[in-house]
Amino acid sequence: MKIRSADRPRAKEKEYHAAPDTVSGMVLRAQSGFYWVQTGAGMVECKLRGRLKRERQNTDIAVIGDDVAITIIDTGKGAIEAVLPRRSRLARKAAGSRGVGIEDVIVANLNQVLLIFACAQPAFTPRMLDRYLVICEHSELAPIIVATKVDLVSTDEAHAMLAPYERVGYRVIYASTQSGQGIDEVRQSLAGRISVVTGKSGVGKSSLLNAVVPELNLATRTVSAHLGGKGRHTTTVAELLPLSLEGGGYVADTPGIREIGLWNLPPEDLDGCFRELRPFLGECYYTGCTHIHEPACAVRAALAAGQIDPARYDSYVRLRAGEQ
Ligand SMILES: Nc1nc2c(ncn2[C@@H]2O[C@H](COP(=O)(O)OP(=O)(O)O)[C@@H](O)[C@H]2O)c(=O)[nH]1
Ligand SMILES: [Mg+2]
Ligand SMILES: [Zn+2]
Repeated sequence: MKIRSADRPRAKEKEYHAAPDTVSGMVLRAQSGFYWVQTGAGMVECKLRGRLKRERQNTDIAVIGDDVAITIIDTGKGAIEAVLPRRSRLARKAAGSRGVGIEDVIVANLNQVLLIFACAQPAFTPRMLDRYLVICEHSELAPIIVATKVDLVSTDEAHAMLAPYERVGYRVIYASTQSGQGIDEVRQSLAGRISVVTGKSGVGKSSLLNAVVPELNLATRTVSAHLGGKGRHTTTVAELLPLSLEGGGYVADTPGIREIGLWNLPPEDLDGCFRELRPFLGECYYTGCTHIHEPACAVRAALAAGQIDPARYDSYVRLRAGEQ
């Protein structure tokens, strides 16, 4: 019985997808029960079939980035009949109705996450970058670090800040909307992909995207407005913006993935989310070693030998202790 009921929605999705009266598309915007779906024949404003709401209860029914099959009801109006299986997701925990944690998906089917950090104004925050990287590693999402406002510091300073990340294999793009440095590189990395751009307010996300694709014409805020804003985020609707680049591409400019937290990350999996610790895992004397106080710990030996960056190790220890 269980197997059959689990199979049913999947069979239906296939059936609907193949049905001659459905059109396939991707959700670019979702707000108050309405979904803007981009299809080969233009944008269609859709509602959800009631049946879908009953079938999918442990996850969001449809979110931006979802591939969907829709039926056209009227000119520019339609109904989402099926949501295809997600290839990837950026999700956070939401309180379920019966106290069960349910998945609150922010973006589906994304290819990469651009982690935007300013070299200055606001100051570079390595601890926050480490948290974001753990989230990416755990969600199996490819991160690209973009160090913005490099014009405000010397090249040496910028490289010194990001060197620990480059050393362990993360890609870092050094960018400035003032000098134009790195803009082509960001453009190439966004072309043809679905990307989430995240980072705290004021780091230059909107300015960067405008420099990459001027047609986006995103609102940017002045530093004084930012400082006077008491840290409040302007509430914006999550939206995938089509990029007028060769090969297309979409980007969601989100204020931050800070609120995602490490909710579904078992503490014992944290070490594997730090790339540079991986070669040493399994080499410790104790199975289940936390790499904090145990004797004969391969991770701490590597730290003492200078093979692991002390600041990155410190982030590991803090996160392992439950710091959010
Ligand atoms: N010096 C310098 N300032 C920048 C750069 N990029 C953005 N800014 C400034 O940083 C502030 C915040 O930019 P904004 O794009 O609104 O940041 P967002 O909140 O992350 O979208 C604005 O005053 C921008 O002019 C840069 O590369 N260099
Ligand atoms: Mg912005
Ligand atoms: Zn250990």
